[in-house]
Amino acid sequence: MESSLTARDRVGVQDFVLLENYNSEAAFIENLRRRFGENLIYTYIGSVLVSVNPYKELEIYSKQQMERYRGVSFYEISPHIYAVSDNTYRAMRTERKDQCILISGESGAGKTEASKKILLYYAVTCPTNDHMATLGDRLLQSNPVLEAFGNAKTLRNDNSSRFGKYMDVQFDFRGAPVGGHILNYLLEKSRVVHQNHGERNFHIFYQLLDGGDNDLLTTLDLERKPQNYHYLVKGNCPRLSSVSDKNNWKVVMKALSVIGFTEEEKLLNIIASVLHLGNTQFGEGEEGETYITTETQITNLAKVRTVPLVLLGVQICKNTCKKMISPLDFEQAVSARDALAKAVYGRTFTWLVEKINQSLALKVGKGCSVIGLLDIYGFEVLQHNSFEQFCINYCNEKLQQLFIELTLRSEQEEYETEGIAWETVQYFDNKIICDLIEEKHKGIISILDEECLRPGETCDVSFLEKLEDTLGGHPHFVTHKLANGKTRRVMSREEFRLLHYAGEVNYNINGFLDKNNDLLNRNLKEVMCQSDNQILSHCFRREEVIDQKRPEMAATQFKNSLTKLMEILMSKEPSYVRCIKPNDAKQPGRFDEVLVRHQVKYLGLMENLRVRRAGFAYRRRFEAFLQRYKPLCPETWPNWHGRLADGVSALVNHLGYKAEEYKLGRSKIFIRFPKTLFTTEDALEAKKPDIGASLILCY
Ligand code: AD9
Ligand code: MG
Repeated sequence: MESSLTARDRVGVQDFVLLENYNSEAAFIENLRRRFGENLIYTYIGSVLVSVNPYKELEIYSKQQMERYRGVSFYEISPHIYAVSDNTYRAMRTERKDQCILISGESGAGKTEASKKILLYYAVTCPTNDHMATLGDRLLQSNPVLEAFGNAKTLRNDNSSRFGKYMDVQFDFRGAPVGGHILNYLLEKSRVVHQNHGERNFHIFYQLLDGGDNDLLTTLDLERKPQNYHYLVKGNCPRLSSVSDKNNWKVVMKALSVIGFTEEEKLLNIIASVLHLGNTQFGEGEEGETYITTETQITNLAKVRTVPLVLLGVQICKNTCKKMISPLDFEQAVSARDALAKAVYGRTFTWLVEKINQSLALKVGKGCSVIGLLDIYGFEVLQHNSFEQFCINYCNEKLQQLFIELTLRSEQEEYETEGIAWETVQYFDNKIICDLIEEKHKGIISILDEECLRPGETCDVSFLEKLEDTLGGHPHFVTHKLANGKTRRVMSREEFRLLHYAGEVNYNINGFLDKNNDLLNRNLKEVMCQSDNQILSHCFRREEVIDQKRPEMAATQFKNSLTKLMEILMSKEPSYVRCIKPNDAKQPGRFDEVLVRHQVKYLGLMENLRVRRAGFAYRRRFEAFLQRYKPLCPETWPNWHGRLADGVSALVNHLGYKAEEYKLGRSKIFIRFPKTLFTTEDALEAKKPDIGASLILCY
């Protein structure tokens, strides 16, 4: 028989609160590494689940496993995504309070997989409502559809979500899923027209070319080879070894049918038209005028009935501004074409989400409870960081703020309910960085908007100068000029650096103004309004052309959608899943410590552990504590018949707990040091090997 200590040494502790040295990052990472080596990818920090991507299929997601976790108390069984799913579901049912599960982590860490596992858990284990028997199916099927249109191969993840997603699942009074609603955030539209080396465009393009039958491709005037399309060759990566586009095509088409898309609504002609648009090339005339050299592409666009032929041919080389029509030069025509492709794809994606929402919409009475799932991009630090990373990292600042606020709040509440004095915790409040980004008039987003709207010559450089004028001296903002040679890393003159809670990031300002403006020439909007295609004419509304008011800029739109998201999350009881990527090679069994340490830092896990461990390492309800340890005391064994608190008192007195080691609350015992608990566990192991000390500590 292996001693519990050895088992603990081998597989670590299943809850980080039980680490002896909870302030040590090295001990934290060592615990993760040991567990990962044993295929134990899940570990708790109190109620937070930390998950390490195994990059291989583990036999832990079967239906039997789901049954194991159903209705079982969170801490009495090994950590698992199903435990979080079940616990959240039960909390919703018993406390009648809306819940949300926030999944975070960097690209490739396993967020989307986690959210799919949670959904599957509900679809399989929850009762079904007769009227809505197919709802579970539709909920599940929304995933392949959204992934086809919103995911792509990147260097970091072969199936990277290029949009943020928040999904509400609604349950009726019996606990059956009856409806759903999806909110989407900031699709990375630039991918439609450009991909970095080794990356691909959105999956759907390749799926259509590989999986569509000959008749369909003929109708859409498409050829099979992705290499023939400009928008698909930039990354030089038409095929993926890990994914079959052909098979996925079938899955997506079936999913679209299950959700209720008609043939016309399957968007294939729009996808085709984006490809044709990409192949539209321009030439330059003798007097510098631009014209289209690829008439066939324009004809194809007309054939797939998405864009009126004559109009586009005439308009794509022009710009109408304040009723003046001016010809575009070659470069302007190319960017007008790309802007159109991005707008068509981006708006179609939004339409797709709306359509899925209609299909999931609640059709029965009110009185539902909700579980929200947030699968959103993690903090990103790339070689070259631009507007997109700025938005993504801003989003992570907001989530971190919410996380700290809510974790502290719930800790404090628990201490109050239990009647135990709250000991103040020191922590870094990142509000200062959120303000730096979002404050009215003085924040980076406001300055960016102002620069976009300011008449006269504005450019990315003038934006940077404005930032320096306004924000110089801010402790979290640095540029080449402000740093004055004082920073460790050399900065270029085209960058600004933000000192995020998770680390420093340099943002290159090139393209900030354009991306924030996100403008589409007015005459192209007019062309699109006249499209025969119902979806496109829905996406490009006439009012938009007539209305002179400028729509909100991209960063402000994002900021507003985040504010709404924070309100939604604040109104719910949160649970957290923090995902970690163990290596960059996407390989099983490899645990790269440097990479993991970085993520532990920027997920704020040490901070989280400190808050959770502020006073006491471990807490347990009286009945659970008595039930487990009663064999260790003659007074409580085999059964205790008095008040639970008295039973726990008798037990800990017998075990010789010192006053500073523990406190009794109203319904729970709080133990200050893990060592106290380990000694008790070891005593139990010695006395009752059948109960097995490994059950709660080392599983
Ligand atoms: V991104 O920010 O959208 O680029 P995610 O969503 O965090 O990223 P994803 O869930 O897509 O990552 O996981 C990446 C890949 O890791 C998956 O395609 C799987 O091959 C692999 N993975 C992730 N989680 C698991 C798991 N629990 N079991 C097995 C997994 N494989
Ligand atoms: Mg994802």
